[in-house]
Formats: sequence, structure tokens, C-alpha cells
Amino acid sequence: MEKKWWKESVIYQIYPRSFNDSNGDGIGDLRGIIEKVDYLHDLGVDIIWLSPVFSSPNDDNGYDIADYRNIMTEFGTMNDLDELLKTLHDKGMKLLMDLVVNHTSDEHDWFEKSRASKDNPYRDYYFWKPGKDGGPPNNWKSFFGGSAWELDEKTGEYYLHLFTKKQPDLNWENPKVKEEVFDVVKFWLDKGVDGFRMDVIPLISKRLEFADADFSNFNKAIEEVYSNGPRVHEFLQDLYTQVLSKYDMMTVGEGPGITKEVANLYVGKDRGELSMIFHFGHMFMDHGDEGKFDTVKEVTLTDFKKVFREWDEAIGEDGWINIFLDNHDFPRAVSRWGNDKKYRIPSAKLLANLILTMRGTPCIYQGSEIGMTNVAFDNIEDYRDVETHNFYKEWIEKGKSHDEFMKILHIQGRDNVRTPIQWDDTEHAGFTTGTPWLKVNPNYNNINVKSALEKKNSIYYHYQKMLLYRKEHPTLIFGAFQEVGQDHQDLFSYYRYDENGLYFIIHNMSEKAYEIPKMSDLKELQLDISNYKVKPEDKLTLKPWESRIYRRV
Ligand code: TEU
Ligand code: CA
Repeated sequence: MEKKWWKESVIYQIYPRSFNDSNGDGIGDLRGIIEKVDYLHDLGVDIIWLSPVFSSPNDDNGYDIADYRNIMTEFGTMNDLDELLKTLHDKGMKLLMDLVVNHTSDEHDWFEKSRASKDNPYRDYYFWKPGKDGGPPNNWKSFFGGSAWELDEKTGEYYLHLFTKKQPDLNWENPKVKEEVFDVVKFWLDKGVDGFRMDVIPLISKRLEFADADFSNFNKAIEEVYSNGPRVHEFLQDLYTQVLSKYDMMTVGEGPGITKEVANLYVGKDRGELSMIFHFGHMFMDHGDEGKFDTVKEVTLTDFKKVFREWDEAIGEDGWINIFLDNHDFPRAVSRWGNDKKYRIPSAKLLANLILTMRGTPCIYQGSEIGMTNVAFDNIEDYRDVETHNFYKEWIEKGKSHDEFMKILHIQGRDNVRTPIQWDDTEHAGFTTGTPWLKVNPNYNNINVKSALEKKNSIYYHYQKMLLYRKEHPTLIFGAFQEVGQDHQDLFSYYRYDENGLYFIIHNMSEKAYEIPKMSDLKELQLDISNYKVKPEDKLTLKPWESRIYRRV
């Protein structure tokens, strides 16, 4: 297994808008992050992934970029970015920018020119098509509801947007677009950033017949219509050969639609494309046929375990993946996969153990280190996410019930995971002295960083301990993964092993107590870590949401 710094590191994702507001305008910013670098360094994370900070009208909170070489006004200045980069580097940490090059904002200069006239030199920076039968050119659907085509009156043609209509898709078939994107990547690498998370990167190569497709199952359509297009590997290999390969950097592909079968075409060690990918095997599991706002499907632990087992098999020693349980697009891990009521603390620690003992680069989403939970605002007006509002509008137009929508929103909505970080128990949880852009979760009084730092058995200190443990036990990074008890509906148990050692990890992901499985080698194993104090009489019994790490000594 090839050793790389980005395999041995742990990523911490910051959603800047909700991290820390330094100037009282209610919006998180770069100076707010600079103020917290020591906190992050003390936690023990290595790489900071910043969600987009480039100029943007914020239709999709920065995932709609209007200028790739400038910082969003609300977040601060290029000097602030430079200072953050230097502060991180001085502490031996690294910075990953979030590159969104499948689409731009419709307020990007390129698009303003492109839409000006049919013969504008920038016309082919995007996809323009005449309508068909008085409607859009085909039946493609946007990830955020409605058609993936928007009619532009000025030239009477439609443009493609797989996301919101303010996020027109870039035409990578146009060599000038590739050149522009490669220049942007170079610009940031020459500034010294350490890599990029690449937004929806498997979507950049379109199936140019633009044929109608089957959208009866949206996630299937992502795989078959939007992702893994005919030239995606050519584009990525060009980017790698011409730019990325010249720097000691890393790339993380956000991979909706990348299946186990094709994953190593993106991350295989000799592919010259991406360092690793976020796959969505577990993240889309509970989505109904029409996506997350359709129905919430029941997911069993055996389904969840199967995803981890099969993806580890598929990637093997050749490729590399991220290990994550939430990010800015999905509900809070402790609410979705853990137990955010009676067992919030032990289950949050169990989930920390899980992501830090799997093979791959773990990614911790901001606030997980204190066990922040989902939120349930009563009014749709309290929500900010364009995805939520687009689907709510569609839902009500179909005459469906508001209360039904709110129920799904409380489970699946992206604002669940975008409420401001809860720093302390003062007003607005110490996030801002102004009015927060999105309300703070009302549970900030007892879930906040200040109280976590005061309690020695807090989730924070468990993360800190586990981050250190992982570094000291590289088998947990590089070793083979071998699951046992695959059919058990509540226990998730696996070995990690290589020439340096053998570890047995067992998670009780239920409210029941369980006997530790009778294992021949248990007596040779030493219990290194549990999320509970284990008394001698409890040696063979797992408490609710107990997670243990044993090591052969
Ligand atoms: O998300 C792309 C993606 O995979 C979406 O389907 C995501 O899973 C969905 O929003 C979940 O409901 C990326 C960014 O992470 C997301 O924040 C952006 O909204 C989107 O691309 C467009 O840039
Ligand atoms: Ca601010």
C-alpha cells in the first residue's frame, strides 16, 4: 500500500457561513476561522476543507461561483485567506479549497457574455439548446427540482443547469473552458493551497445526445445519465497531467453516481486522476425513488455495514476513499446514524471510533466533535436552503401536505447540518453578536464547545484521544479490513490488521446490551479504548451504544 500524507491525515470540513462570525453581521467568515485555528489544532485534525469561499451571489451558499479568483465579500478578503493559509501552514496543517467547476453562477462574467447573444465567443462555455414541442430540449431533471433547462428570453434558447437555474453547467467539451479551469486551479496551487475537494466532478462530461432518459429513480439517473460521462476520465487525466501532477497536493472528488464498479477508474493509484473520492453508497440509502424529499426509506444496520464492506473490497489496495458520515449536505451523523436523545454522548463517540478505524481518509464535519444534532424549526420561513425551498414549492403545488413535508425536512434537510457552530451558552451560542443568517439550534445551552472543553469525558476529548490513537496505530490507516458477524442487526464488528498489528473493533449500534461474541482470540487482545468506563464485571457485556477497540499485544 503506497504511503501518502493525505492517506495518513484526517480532514475537518468547515462550512464557513456557519462556523464563526468575527464582525457581527451574522455570517461566518475567514477571520472567524483564523480565530479558531488553535482550537482545531488542539483537536488534532490535519487538513481543513473549506466549503467554497469564492465570490458568489449565494443562491446555493457559495456553490454558485461568480469569480474564482476573488473571495466572497461576506467572508472577507484575499488577505484574510492568505493569513488563514499561513496560520494553518505554520501549525503544520493544510488547506483544501472547494472547487466547483461543473457549473458557475449565472452572475459569472462568462455566463453574462454567453447569454448576451448566440454568436458571442462565450456562447459555447455553456450548453444552449432550442426548446422542443414548446418546452425544454429534453426531460432531464434538476437535482433541486424541476427541469434541468431554463429558457433565456433574450436568445430564445434553453441553457442546462443540473442544479439551480442560477448554476449553469460549464461545457467542458469546449477546450477554452478546460483552459480557464486549469488556470484557476494553477492560480490557487501557486498560492500554496494543498488541494481541492472537487464538487460533483463525475458530472463534468455530458452525454451529448441529450436524449430523454428514465428519471423514475433519481439516484439511478444520477449514475446513468449525469455521472461517469464518456470523457470524464480524459478531462481528469488532462487536469492531472497538465497541472495537478506538478504539485505535492491532493484531490477529493465528490462522487454522486460513482459506483463501486467504476470507482478505481477515478482513484486507482496509477490512474493519474484523483487522490480519493467521497462515495454516496450510504448517503443515498434512505432516499425514495424521487430523491430525499420523496419518502424516507427504512435503513437497517446490515444495509449500512454492507456498504462499508463492499466499498472496502472494491477499492482494495489500489484506490483510496474518504470515510464520512455527514457533511454540509446531509443530516447530522449523531441524529442519522447514532442516537441524539438518551445516548447522544456514547453514540457520538461510537461514530468517532467508526470513522477513525476504517480504511480511508476520515472527514469530520464541523460540530461533530461536540455531538451537534439536527434541528427542527417549526416554520418553513426559518429555513434557508434553496434545495428545501425548491422542493417545498413543488410539494405544495402538487397539493401535498405541509406537515408531511416538515416531517421529511426535519429528517433530511440540509439546514439540519448548517446551523451555526455552538461555541458557548451566550446568546446565539457565541457564533455571532448579530443576528445569525440561520437560527442557532435551541439546544446550544447544553451542547457547546465551552462546556465540552470543561468536561474531561466529553465527545471533544474522545475525538482528541481517538485522533491521536489513529496516528499512533497506522494499521488503522493502512491495514486490511475484515468484517465479522455481518448479519448481526445491532453489532458492527471488524478486524483491522497488517504486518504491524491486529485490532478488533466492535460497535453496539443499539439501545440493547449485548454479550461480547465468544471469540477464541479475545484473551490475547487488550482493550485499548471504550466510550464507557469498563468495570471488570462488565468485560464481556457491551452497554447500549458502546464501542470498543481491542489490540493484540
Ligand atoms: O452536492 C452535489 C450532490 O451530490 C447533491 O446531490 C447533494 O448530495 C445534495 O445536495 C444532497 O441533497 C454538491 C455540493 O456538496 C452541494 O452543497 C451543492 O448544492 C451541489 O453540489 C451543487 O454545487
Ligand atoms: Ca461575518
